[in-house]
Amino acid sequence: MTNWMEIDTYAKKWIEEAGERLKVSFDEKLNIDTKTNPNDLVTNMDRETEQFFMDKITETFPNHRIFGEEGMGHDVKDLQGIVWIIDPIDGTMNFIHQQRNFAISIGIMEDGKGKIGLVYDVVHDELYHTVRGQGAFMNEKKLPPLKQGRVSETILSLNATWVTENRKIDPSILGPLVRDVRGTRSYGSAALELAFVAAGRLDAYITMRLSPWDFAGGAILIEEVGGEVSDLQGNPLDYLKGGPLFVSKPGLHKEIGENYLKDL
Ligand code: 2AM
Ligand code: CA
Ligand code: CA
Ligand code: CA
Repeated sequence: MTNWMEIDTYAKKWIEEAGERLKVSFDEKLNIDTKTNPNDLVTNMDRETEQFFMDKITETFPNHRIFGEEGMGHDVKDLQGIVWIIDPIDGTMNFIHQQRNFAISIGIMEDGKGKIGLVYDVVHDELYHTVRGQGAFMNEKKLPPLKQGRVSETILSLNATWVTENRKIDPSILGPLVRDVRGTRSYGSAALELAFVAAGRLDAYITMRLSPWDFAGGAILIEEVGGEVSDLQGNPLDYLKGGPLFVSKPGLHKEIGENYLKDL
């Protein structure tokens, strides 16, 4: 039998240690490289943090696998067994430019099902965490179940990219939704935006392009408080390939799906 409480205890300890290292790094010189384009940034701390988790996990749980953004983990092609899906720094651009608004995200899956979710807002020292079935917490505070949402009262998190000319969605689809909601926000860290939906600080978050490590931790949190998690058509997320994502309070999937996304 898998001891999830033991895994959770280690995961929390390691994520806090990794966060401390990131804070210390603010006073050191960062090494910044680009990946797929000049705005796709990665630092030595992204790689070092992922390597830190890789070392801790393989030493303590040698039969678990690690699926991480920076490739320090295993070559994961399926989700059999226990897999830690890790984003060592989600919001690297914010980490570099702002020294805030970034997070460490971890989702721990068993045979493709989310069991533990952790999103650590390092600078605010706010750890959002859940073990499936045991409630979700922000630090020690239990997050209440999400209440029904309505478009007219919604704070929607959305990157402005998706309402301008782009390769993923016609800007005329999300424009009317942006017009009808109470307000929009954009934080630049998908993991934080998911944690904020789980905590009721945001009512919905829509994005056209995420990787599994961006959403694995946060999606489990939202499910645990009764929120809705899917792609834009209402299909389950793909934890190997990633893709578009739509998360919200209960009720908003139906209202937004029927009134704004039906022509997708
Ligand atoms: P990152 O900082 O870990 O790269 C920014 O809007 C959000 O999108 C961040 O969560 C960022 O994660 C993620 N992101 C940036 N580039 C991406 C890409 N090419 N594909 C998927 N997600 C990306
Ligand atoms: Ca990245
Ligand atoms: Ca990310
Ligand atoms: Ca990252």
